[in-house]
Formats: sequence, structure tokens, C-alpha cells
Amino acid sequence: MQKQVLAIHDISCVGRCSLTVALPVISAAGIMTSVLPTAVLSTHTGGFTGYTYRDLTADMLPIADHWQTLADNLPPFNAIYTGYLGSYEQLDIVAELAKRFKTDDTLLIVDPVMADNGKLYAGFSEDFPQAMAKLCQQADVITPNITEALFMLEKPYNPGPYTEDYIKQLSKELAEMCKSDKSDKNDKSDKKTTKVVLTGVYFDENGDYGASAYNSADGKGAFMLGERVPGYYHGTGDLFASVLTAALVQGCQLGESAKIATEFTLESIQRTYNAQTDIKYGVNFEDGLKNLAAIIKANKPA
Ligand code: PXL
Repeated sequence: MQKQVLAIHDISCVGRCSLTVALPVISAAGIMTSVLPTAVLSTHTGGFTGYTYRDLTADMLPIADHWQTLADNLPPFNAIYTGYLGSYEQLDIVAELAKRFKTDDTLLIVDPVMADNGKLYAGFSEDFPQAMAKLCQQADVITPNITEALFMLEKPYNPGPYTEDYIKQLSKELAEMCKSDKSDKNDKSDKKTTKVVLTGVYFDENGDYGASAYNSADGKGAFMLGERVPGYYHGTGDLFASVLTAALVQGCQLGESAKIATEFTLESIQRTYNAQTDIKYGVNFEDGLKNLAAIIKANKPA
């Protein structure tokens, strides 16, 4: 049966991030992609001024209520994949949606989009990372960049370069943070495990750049790095997490999925660097899409 993903992000109309990345990428991987938009912005908030912002919080539960009336003929979600959530209320709504739509076969993938380069994105308050950390406790997979990871762990920003031990320790602490709230007596998830995929990993100022993947179920970690391209490219975290989601849902292992996502993202950055386009409009991932399904298929366990 064809797989289905529910992607919960904003629509930034121009600028290649969130749903304008998640929808084409996951669809190109052969997955039915349904969306729940959290807001509509004229552009994303990084590097633009004067953008519009239409909050869709009030529409989210009524949309889900309607889906519930479809009950048995709505195909199941193999993953619920969340990104940019603009308010505390939206975090609660996503937690509620996970309760309603998550089955034993549904992966909850939370990309805690809220910060980069040591700073929260425009519009996020200082307490937001703690609320996002709470949502991560429900997740099967989390994909923070290092800034988001450190904010959620209430640690000071570290611009890097990092060491393998530092990244592994950070991943372990995030997995520990993701264990559910022990004060909840009904919570039986004492043995809950989380896959922690960190982005923005590098060990050498002039060296490679990429991600790490750690699975608290077996304590194993891996690094996937490729050639670094100079500059800060917008929306690459969303691209990485979207490719990762597609590969995981199509049955690739965690390490393989993170490797596919790293390579796809770095190639898109390289293409954009070569074209010398304005980096606030995101990266050219479109030219890679025609190969994505085949790459995923070639990396699936037999
Ligand atoms: O790429 C992350 C992202 C998503 N959505 C909106 C954003 C950002 C980052 O700035 O502003 C609206």
C-alpha cells in the first residue's frame, strides 16, 4: 500500500522552506503527502522584512475534526512530520493530533524549528524551547540543529567545531530529555527510545559538514558529513528533515536515511552556490528530485 505522511508546517509562499519543501520532496519519494498548514506567510522570516503572517491556529482542530469523520476510508498516516509551529497553542494542538492519529505504525517526527546560529527566529519567546522540548517527548525521531538542541537542554550556545564525544553526549542528553514526563502516573513509556538526528555537525573549521544520527535503543551513533560550501543557506534544515522523513517512511534504516538526507541537502547547496542566486530564496533542491525515489529504493534493506 502506498505510504502516507501528514506534514504540519507553515506555508511561506516565497523562499523555499517548510511546506513548499516538504510537500514536493515527500511526494517525489512516492509518498502520498497530506498537509496541515499552521500559518501562511508571504515569505519566511529569515532575511526578509515586512512579510505578512496569517495565523491558522483556529483552523487546525476543525480540519482534524473533519478528517475524523472520514474515519475508515482515510488511509493511515505512516508518519506525522512537524516543523515550524508558531505558538504554544500549536504545540498543544500537535500533541492532541498525535493522540488522535498516531497508531503503533505511525512515526512522529518532530523538527523543532525555532532557532539557528545561536539565535531564536523572529517571533519566538525565550520560553518556547522548553515547550518544544515537551513536544519532543512524544516524538520517535527529532531533528534539531545544534542551536535548537542547546536551547532545549538549556545550555549555552557553542558555535563549534565540535568533537565526536561532544555530539554523542548531546545526542544522549536529548534522548534522555525525550523520555516522557515521569510525573504522569499513567505514562508507561519508561523504556521510550528516541532517534536523535543532529544537523550542523562539523569537527574542523575548514573541513566537512553534515549530521549525526543516534538511536537510544541500542546506543549506536554515526556521523554523515560531506564537503562544506561557504555561506548560510535558508531552508536547508527543512530540506534535510523532509528527505529524512521520506527515506524513513520508505523503510530505510536511520543511518542510511540520515546519509541520503545529508547528501541530498549538500548537493542542493552546491547547485545553488554554483548558480550564485540570492541565498534567502533557499536552495535548488528541485533539480535533485527526479533521482530521489531511486536513491531511496537503492538504499532500502532487501
Ligand atoms: O526554515 C525554517 C522556517 C520555517 N518557516 C518560517 C521561517 C523559518 C525560518 O526562518 O521563518 C516561517
